[in-house]
Amino acid sequence: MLNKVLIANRGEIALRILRACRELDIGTVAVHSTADRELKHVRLADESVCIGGPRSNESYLNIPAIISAAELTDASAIHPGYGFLSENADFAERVEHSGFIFVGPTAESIRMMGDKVTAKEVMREAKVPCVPGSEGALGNDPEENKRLAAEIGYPVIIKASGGGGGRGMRVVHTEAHLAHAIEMTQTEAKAAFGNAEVYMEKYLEKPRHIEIQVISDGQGNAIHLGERDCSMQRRHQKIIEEAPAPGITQQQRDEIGAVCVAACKRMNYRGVGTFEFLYENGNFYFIEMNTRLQVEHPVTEMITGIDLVKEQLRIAAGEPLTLTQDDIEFRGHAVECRINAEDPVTFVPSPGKVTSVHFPGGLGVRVDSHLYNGYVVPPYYDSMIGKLITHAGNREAAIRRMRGALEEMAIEGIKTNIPLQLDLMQDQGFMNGCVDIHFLHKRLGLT
Ligand code: MV4
Repeated sequence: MLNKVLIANRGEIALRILRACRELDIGTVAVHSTADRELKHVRLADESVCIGGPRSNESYLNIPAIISAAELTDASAIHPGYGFLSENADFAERVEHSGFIFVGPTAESIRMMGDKVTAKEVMREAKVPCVPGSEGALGNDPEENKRLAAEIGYPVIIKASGGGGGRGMRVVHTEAHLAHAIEMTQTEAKAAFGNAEVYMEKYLEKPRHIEIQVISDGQGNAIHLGERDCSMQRRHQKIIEEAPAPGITQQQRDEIGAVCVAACKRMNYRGVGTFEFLYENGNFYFIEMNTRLQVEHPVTEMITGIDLVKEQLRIAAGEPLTLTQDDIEFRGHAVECRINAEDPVTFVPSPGKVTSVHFPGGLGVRVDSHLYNGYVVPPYYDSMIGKLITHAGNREAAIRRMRGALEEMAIEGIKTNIPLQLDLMQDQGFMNGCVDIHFLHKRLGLT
């Protein structure tokens, strides 16, 4: 096993990683900004190092400072968590060149999946079903692009190869707007990602967002842990996730899961990963692959009983996967509500001192949060302050359990989105299941 892991993240996920390390008897190093001295995992870690100022650029994105901290504490591995440097191929490369283990995929895999044109090419070759669209990047012949769009059928969407997660894309409804949209997306992509490459897809109007969790050891063994439905989102920020996805049959799960597993084996993928699909009219369409642990990993853990972070650490230590696909059983239903420090109506962030916090509990209730009485939520980072996860025998029971848990949860001193989450847990549309990615936008009374 690994000897000592440096946790290159903050908040709830840093605590989550620390807990997994403890179970595996791995030493822990917390690195933190000057604004984060009082984080719960910093107190619990075996050692801690301050790596810079409150701004992420000065600390959690400061590659030399993080690598220096690993050298100073003689860590054996670095876990990037999610966000920050977790999908930065240059970081993974520099970690390994400095003699540390990167808890995640190879830099090559991260780079390949980070380039969306390449990722789609790889997936198409691996027989993963993709959204119909251009084969590779668009050229600069307007007539050829018009011909392609007409063949795909309007509306189409132009996406930046360097984008992802909703950055750098434009929907085009008619031929008259095509050339301009392509040029604009290229110009913006060049400025934002240093890569002007764009590609074209059929625009799906009412898809759900369903993703497949995989674990692959880079030694020829790979499994999938089923799917999550993450359609409940606002401006590309997910707010509720669940597993399994309502309405997906065991046969569909087996089929799409097997395709993802085959793709992992073809790529010799190492680590946990997520294949993102749009799901419409019974069909899966690949859009992107995330090469990191995801915020919503707990819903998968709850229905499979598998600790994804411990699996990451074992793979990083070079152990082959001992789980086989036949070991994976799906039990019941899990729902996750992200708890954000923000106004539940305006979504304006609400940092400040948490004067009192009471977490819910009981059978099938899980709280992944770093909050404690007196903690001050700093204004510099993402507003997510925790996740509430419930697990029960079926979807309706999991939602009921979530309602009770949300009612029981009390956070004072700052505003949170708990009232919005409670509202959604009683929304007929949500309760029916199968909402699409535009549900929340409409529900909030926009357009
Ligand atoms: C799409 C799409 C419709 N059709 N691609 C947004 C984030 C990025 N991962 C891909 N995204 C989309 N790609 C085609 N061909 C609609 C979206 C989309 C979306 C996808 C998943 C979750 C939330 C979303 C919100 C708006 C748009």
